[in-house]
Amino acid sequence: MKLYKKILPLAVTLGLACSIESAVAKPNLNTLASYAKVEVSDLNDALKQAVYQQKIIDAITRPSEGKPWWQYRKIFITKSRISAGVKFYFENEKVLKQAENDFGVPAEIVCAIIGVETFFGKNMGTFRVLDALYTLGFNYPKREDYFSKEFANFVALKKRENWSYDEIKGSYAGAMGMGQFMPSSYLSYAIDYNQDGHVNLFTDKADAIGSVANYFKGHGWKKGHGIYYPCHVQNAKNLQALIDKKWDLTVDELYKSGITTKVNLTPNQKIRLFAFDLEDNTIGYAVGLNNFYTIMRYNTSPLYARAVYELSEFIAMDIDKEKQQKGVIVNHRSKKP
Ligand SMILES: [Ca+2]
Repeated sequence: MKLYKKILPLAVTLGLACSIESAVAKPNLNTLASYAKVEVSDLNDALKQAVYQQKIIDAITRPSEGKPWWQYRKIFITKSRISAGVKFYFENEKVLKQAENDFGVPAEIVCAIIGVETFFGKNMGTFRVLDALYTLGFNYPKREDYFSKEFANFVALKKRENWSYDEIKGSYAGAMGMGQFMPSSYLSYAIDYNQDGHVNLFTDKADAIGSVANYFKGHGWKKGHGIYYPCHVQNAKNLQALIDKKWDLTVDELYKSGITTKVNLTPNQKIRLFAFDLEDNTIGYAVGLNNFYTIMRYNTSPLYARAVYELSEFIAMDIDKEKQQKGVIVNHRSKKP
């Protein structure tokens, strides 16, 4: 462990009368242990097995590319991802419908999340989660608070699920399974949806589906409500000021400023106005409603939320087409705007 090696000689030189643990106990292990309801010895055991990985620091500090929407879109809205989504739907239709019923989250939204996160379980990450959370929680001061807590949550989760640290792999940030849950979300929102006694988001599709839907419900998803609507801003006043209001904007304010939407949105609700860079150098404006906000609770990027929404719409369209070809009557999906 790199940090131990670095700090120990300094502590010795200064003649500090403290143990190695307390010299490097930053973040404080006692605090972390009581936060995650584990023993300090559990944390120490995890620290002993954790390996610092420079690649993880490199990944998190890589300057964010800040892609414009039209470039970002090309990564996620592809024919192969849409058709894999349709396949995933038909393979798991029963459980997706069950989740729609239980949590109010449409099947295509759950499919789109799993599609954007891991291409339906194909790319769940190759880093040991223990190493990822140790590297970021104990060697990356900028995000130490967040990642050291996730480290402790992971220790608690490993204990609960009776895992070995070696078997659990994830993203460089320690996100796990088909829906890429961080340990805190895994502890709070992941569920054993097929009731086999294990919460397994890695290979248990039912658990992954139920858990994503449960996360959405827990983060305010409203059944049957609208998500996202493009709008027309010609002759609009104070466009930037409206964008800057973020989620403090209301439909009434939007319409008063001269912006229009094709579908009339229910007044008084909070919305957010977004500007997306398009390929022809113009800007596309759109509003997100409460359910768009919920997608942003999964990942805070508006680009991410729009990609999930669009992918879900394409998947839904192709599901309907395939059903119609099979002679199934498809109900129109109406959403409350
Ligand atoms: Ca299960």
